[in-house]
Amino acid sequence: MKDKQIEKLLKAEAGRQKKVVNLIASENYVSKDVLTALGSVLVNKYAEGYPGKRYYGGNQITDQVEELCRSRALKLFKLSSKKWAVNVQPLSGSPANLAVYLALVPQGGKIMGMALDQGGHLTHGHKVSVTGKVWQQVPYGVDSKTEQLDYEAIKKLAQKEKPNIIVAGFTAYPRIIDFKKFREIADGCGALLMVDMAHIAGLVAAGVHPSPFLYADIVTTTTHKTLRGPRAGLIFSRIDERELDKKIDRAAFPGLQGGPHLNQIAATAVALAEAMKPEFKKYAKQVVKNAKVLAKELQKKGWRIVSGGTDNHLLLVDVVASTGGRLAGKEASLLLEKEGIIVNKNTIPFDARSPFDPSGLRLGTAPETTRGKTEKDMVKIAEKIDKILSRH
Ligand code: DSN
Repeated sequence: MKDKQIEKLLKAEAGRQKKVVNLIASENYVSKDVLTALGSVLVNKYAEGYPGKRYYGGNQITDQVEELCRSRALKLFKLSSKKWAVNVQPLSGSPANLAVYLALVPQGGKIMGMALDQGGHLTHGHKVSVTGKVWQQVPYGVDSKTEQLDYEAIKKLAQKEKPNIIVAGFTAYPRIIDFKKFREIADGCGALLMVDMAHIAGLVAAGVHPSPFLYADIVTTTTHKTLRGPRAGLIFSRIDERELDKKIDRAAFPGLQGGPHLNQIAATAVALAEAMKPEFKKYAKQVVKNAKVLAKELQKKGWRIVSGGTDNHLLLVDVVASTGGRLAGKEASLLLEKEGIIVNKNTIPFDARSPFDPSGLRLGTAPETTRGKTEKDMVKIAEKIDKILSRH
C-alpha cells in the first residue's frame, strides 16, 4: 500500500485478531473470497434503484450481482421466489429493521420488542434509538425465574397493547426461540410478525436452529455474525396481497438509503454460497457444541450461566452473582482482555446495574469455531477465564 499509516494499522489489526481468543458473540472471520469481493471494483459504482430500474447507466453487471445475491439468499433459506422476496441492500441490521418499520408501521404505532436489558436490540424500539422515538415500544422480557421467554406473559401483553408489529429475535438470548408461539401471539392481536434472526442466521441456514420462515411475515438479519459474511443486512418478506415486499423496497430506497454498496452485496453473495456447503453445516453444529461445553465447564467452576445454559452460539455469565459482588461485567471484560480473551460486558435479565457496567459477560463461540476450535479447546478457555477472574 502507498498509505503507510493505514497499512501499518491494518497489519496491526490483523496481528491482534490472530493473537486473541475472540469470544464476541456477534463477530466472525470471513473467507478470503468475501474479502476479495468487498475490496473489489464494485466499490466504484453507483446503482441507486433496483436491478432493471436504476437511476444511473452502466449497471448491467451490478444488476447481475444483486440478482445473484437475491437468488442465493432465497436458496440458502429454502424459499420459493414466488412466496418470498428479499431486499439485499440494507447496509446493516439497524437500517434493515428501520426500513421494515418505515414501510409497515404508521408513525406513533407500536413495536413490541424485547427490552434491551433482557436481551433485545436498540432497534426493537428502545427509546435511545430512532425506533423508540418515531414509534412506541411495548417492551417484553423473560421470566424472572427461568430467564427464558414466557410466551403466556408475552401473549397477555400483546392482547392488552395490540402492537402493530411484534419483533422476535434477540442479541443476548441463549435459548431456542419458538416461532410458532410468536405466530399465534401475533395472530391473536392482529400484529405483523417480524423475526430479527441476526444472531442465529448461520444456525438457521445450517438447520441447527428452527427456521422462522414458516411463521414470520418478515425476517431481517445481518450477515456477519454466525452467517460469517461481510457487514450487511437482508430483509425477507412474504409475497402476497399486502405487498409487504414492495413497501419494504420503497422504504429501503429511496425512503432510507441512497446507492447500495454493490461490493458489500457481492461479498454477501459469496458468503451465502459458502453457507450452502456441507462444511458450513458441520461448522454451525460445532459452534453450538462449543457453546454448550463452554457453558458447562464454567458452571462446573461455579460460574452462574443465565437460564442455566445455552442452545445456540452464545451464553451469558452472571459475574456479580458468581463472585459475590467482587467483580462485575466491565472489570471482568477488561481483565480478560489484558490476557488476550476478548468478550463483551452485557446486561443480564433484571440487571440492577447500568449497561456501562452491567452484571454480566456475553460469550459466543462462532469466531473461534471458524478457527477450528473444538470442545477440548473450550475446556481450556473455560479454565483460563476462571483462572483470570478468580485471581482478582
Ligand atoms: N451489536 C450487535 C451485537 O453485538 O449483538 C447487535 O447488532
